[in-house]
Amino acid sequence: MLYPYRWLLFLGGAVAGAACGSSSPQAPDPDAAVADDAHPAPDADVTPPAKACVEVPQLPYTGGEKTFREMCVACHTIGDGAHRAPDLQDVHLRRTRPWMMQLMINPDTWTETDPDARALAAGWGYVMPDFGFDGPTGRAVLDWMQSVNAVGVTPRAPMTLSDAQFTEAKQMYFDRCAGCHGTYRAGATGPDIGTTRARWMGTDSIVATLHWGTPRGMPAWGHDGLLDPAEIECMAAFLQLDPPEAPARSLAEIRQSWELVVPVSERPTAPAHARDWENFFAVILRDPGKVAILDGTTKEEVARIDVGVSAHIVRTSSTGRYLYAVGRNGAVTMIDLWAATPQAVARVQGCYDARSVEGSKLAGWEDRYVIEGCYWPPQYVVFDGLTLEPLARNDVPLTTIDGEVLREVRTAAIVASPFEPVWLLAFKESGYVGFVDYAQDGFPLVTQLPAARFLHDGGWDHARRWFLVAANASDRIMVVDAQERTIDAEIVTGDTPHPGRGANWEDPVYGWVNATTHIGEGKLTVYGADPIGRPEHAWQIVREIALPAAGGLFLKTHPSSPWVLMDMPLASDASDARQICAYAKASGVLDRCFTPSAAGPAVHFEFDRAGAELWVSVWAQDGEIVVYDAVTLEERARIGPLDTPTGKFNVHNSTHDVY
Ligand code: DHE
Repeated sequence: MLYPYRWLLFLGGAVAGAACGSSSPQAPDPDAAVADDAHPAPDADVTPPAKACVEVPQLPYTGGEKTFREMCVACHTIGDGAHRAPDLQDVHLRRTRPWMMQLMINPDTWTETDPDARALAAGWGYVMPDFGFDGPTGRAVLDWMQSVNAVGVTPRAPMTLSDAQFTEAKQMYFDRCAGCHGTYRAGATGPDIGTTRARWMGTDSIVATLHWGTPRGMPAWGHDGLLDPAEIECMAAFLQLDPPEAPARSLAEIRQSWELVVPVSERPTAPAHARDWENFFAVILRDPGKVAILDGTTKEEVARIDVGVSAHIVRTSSTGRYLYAVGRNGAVTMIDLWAATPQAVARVQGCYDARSVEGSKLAGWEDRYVIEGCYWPPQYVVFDGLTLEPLARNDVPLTTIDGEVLREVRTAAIVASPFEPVWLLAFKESGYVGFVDYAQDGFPLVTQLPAARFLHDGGWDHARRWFLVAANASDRIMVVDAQERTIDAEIVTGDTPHPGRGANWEDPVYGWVNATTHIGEGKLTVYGADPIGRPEHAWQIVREIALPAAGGLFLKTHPSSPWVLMDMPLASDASDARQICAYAKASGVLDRCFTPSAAGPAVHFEFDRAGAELWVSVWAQDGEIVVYDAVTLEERARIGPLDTPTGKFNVHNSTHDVY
């Protein structure tokens, strides 16, 4: 059977696929914790003795009812209101049976040929999934639907979870779901799946959703083999219970996790090797929770270092000498690139769940402090920049820009201002951009600018004055003037923008521009980004380029390259997810798309220091990095095998915000 979700993007007629989420293509290994036990996973002390979610209920459903409950109910209700697709009550009065049969059996061709089917798909934004139905199956579903038309679908009670099953489901939720839906399930990158909505959806709908994924980006956990049927049943029950209280993490607890591996006095005062360390690449090996340090000149791997569960990103210190890596379990690891062999010199765990870390970068404050933004608890933590000694832990305000008080506000992207001793923090759920002053005692949050809800990722404009941050579930990029501390504009770019740190280049017509691709649609949106030199185009969309698929996460360029590169690793179609596209800066057109490897999705780009080479990751357990000539795009090398390589951070480019 085909993977069912295919979207039809009617603007420009391109076919697009989309997905969203934190899943790696392979199941993350829950045991892949950092080597030392100073950084435990949230519930490492209550590990269940054996797998508890092993029961798959024997359900009495047969024929059309079985098909409807296993597949259709992920999107449709009968009399309970529109969900992800129309409420099917009385559908037999609105549509003829041959019309419905066509839609069920040949959704793609019927949507292309029939005006009503096309209008329906246009209204919902995607085509009815192709489940491979044949005539008898389709007829059985329609007969059963008509038989329950007046009463609807009888809800199926969730299973009763034992303590061990509850604990297992809680950990599963944390590992798989919390990144997009939030610890308390209120939604952000993914929708609200709190108790009220989960109970409204009901057991069958949740099970079907977990199995098949959704057209708006939810991974197909069951279909892709990442959760088995028993785990899905446990999760469906867990979601219909109130979320358990998540633990706080005090400064004392953070201090207990601090480990100074190499004191400053024992570190070299000059590089202890002859390699060009400013051309090193830190490569995230996501599932094993490691960072590989690759020599960008020789392509040799010079070190591999444990950095925390499901390693996420690396940032460099202002001098570039140190790397700060953050794992999803909140572990921060400081790596010294001057050591004879690069090594971890300090570790700490400020949060239970985190995605971002950044150093102090203002002149005079270089390498003094490091901040970690937490996903959970709602706090940020400041450490000494040379030792990671914890210095302060501060709560993040829980009131949104609309005045709502939440239980959970996560810190997403963080950048260090070049104007003042402050960090800018994107507070996801609340929609504020916070300014944390590292020149003041206690590192207080001194300013909160109301931006837009669901802030996520972003980077600087070419002049490093405006922080361009995506409010991805609000479909916009917010323009933050770091110098004046103002929100200068909002750019409605498309469905779920996800720029990474974005890309800056000079357009032949519009001057300096910045851009984003999108998770929810196959589109590159380019907007003017030079309010001083070209104010007439500033923060206005100047180009929209159709891409072959949605599911875009990152784009990148370099001043020496004529290209802007884009990935689409969350595209629902596997072949789309494996390709990358190159946009030509000079002509303003999409020049080509190609597939680095059939082994897995292509994700994230980085250039070497000179901008002569382009590196792209093949995200698979037997993955690799494919190296291209940054001008001709001819392949130059393959580095691997590497276990789930994702982000890559060239020391020079990361230190100087070259993107
Ligand atoms: Fe990321 C950046 C959060 C999933 C790879 N990711 C970011 C940032 C945030 C974020 C807030 C910006 C940090 C900053 O600039 O300070 N990421 C999240 C999530 O919440 C999400 C959606 C779900 C989750 O549970 O984690 C998520 N991210 C992923 C992935 O699945 C990716 C592709 C691979 C992985 O880590 O498993 C992934 N995220 C990255 C990378 C960056 C990033 C490579 C840095 C891009 C850059 O060039 O700076």
